[in-house]
Amino acid sequence: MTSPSSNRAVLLTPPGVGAIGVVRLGGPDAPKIADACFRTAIGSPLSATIPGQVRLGVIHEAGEPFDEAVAVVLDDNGQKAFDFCTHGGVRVLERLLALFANHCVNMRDAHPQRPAFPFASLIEEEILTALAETKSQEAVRFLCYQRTHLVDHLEQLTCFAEQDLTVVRPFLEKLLDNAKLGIRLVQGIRLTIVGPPNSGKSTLFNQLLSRDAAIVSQQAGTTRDWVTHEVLISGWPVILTDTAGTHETPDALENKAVQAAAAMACKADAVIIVIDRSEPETPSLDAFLEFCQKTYAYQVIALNKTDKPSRLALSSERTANANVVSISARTGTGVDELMSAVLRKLSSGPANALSDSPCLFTSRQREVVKQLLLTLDRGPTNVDNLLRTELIGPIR
Ligand SMILES: Nc1nc2c(ncn2[C@@H]2O[C@H](COP(=O)(O)OP(=O)(O)OP(=O)(O)O)[C@@H](O)[C@H]2O)c(=O)[nH]1
Ligand SMILES: [Mg+2]
Repeated sequence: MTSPSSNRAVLLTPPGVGAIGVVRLGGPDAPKIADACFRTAIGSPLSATIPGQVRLGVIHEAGEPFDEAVAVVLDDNGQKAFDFCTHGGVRVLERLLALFANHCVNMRDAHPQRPAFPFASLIEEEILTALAETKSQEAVRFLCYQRTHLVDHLEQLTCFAEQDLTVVRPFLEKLLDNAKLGIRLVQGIRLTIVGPPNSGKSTLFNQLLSRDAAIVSQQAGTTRDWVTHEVLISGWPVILTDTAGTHETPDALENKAVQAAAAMACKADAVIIVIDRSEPETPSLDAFLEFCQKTYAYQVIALNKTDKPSRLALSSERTANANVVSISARTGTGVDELMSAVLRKLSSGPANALSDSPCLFTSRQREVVKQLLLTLDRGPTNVDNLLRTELIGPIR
């Protein structure tokens, strides 16, 4: 009788976001398990396929299909083994591994104790990790550029620092200046939509995502909890949050939602304030705008519902220091202009313009450079060593 532990499944691809995941199944019962879990498109059992051949098919669990996959049949010292190439989503792979575990297959770690990117310094590892995760072409171009130029630049800086500390400061200051943009390009711009109930926040949110991700209705107070989704806008990853309408309310639950909206807006790089211009202004709208002016660093006012007659006349005091753009979230009119206004302010240029100079792109890197500048302020120091150990980081 076969010992259950002699059958094994190994995840060959690194865990995380990837288009394809590969799981290898081997052991004495592998052909039987492969037939139980995989139906080939041509109908013949996978176990009857000769090694070296590839079969398209569907993975089944308890008779139900759950992913289309390509199975590669291998010769494992005279026994048949199988590579199942499935979609790479974490849940799909977890489910496939659990399915094999149900067939008494032993799970193996393909890369025990190995770092994800062997022989890479800490900063190179950050570049490679970000490359694997980003969904923006511009960020890929930026990271590929940084992979050679940022690392070279820091190495050169280390050599300068060994000889003359004074030349290092302007370079570090420039890196610190640009870090914000690199972080936004790689990690995303955090953009929060706020406004009174029923002003059209969720409609704008859906318009920007090009799908119905949030519920829209005529009823005020539709959105309770905040909802976040990521979207690419002109190459910039944008982490977009829709929030509950801000209003005075005795209801404790509603109040929590209003407070959560304000908290999300405080954390954002920019806030879009959506106002219904087809309604006349009220004292509470005025108070809300005043609060926004005092609280948020950067805001754009979107005067919504331009497809209806306007009944709103905001005082210039309330629109001072804010970009004001008229839109119809329902039809999409003016929404491109609104986003251009936001991006102009936050990015100071197109996303691909960042790919021609060394630039930091994580909060860790930015903090290290801040600390290095403080260290320099305190007098002569071994910045070269700190650059090597703290910013570039050790090779793993
Ligand atoms: N005519 C017109 N109606 C709009 C527009 N944008 C939103 N609406 C309507 O306004 C109503 C409220 O829209 P929502 O997007 O749910 O508003 P909200 O600000 O998210 O509302 P709460 O979640 O309740 O705070 C819905 O009936 C929308 O169809 C627009 O540009 N034009
Ligand atoms: Mg809403």
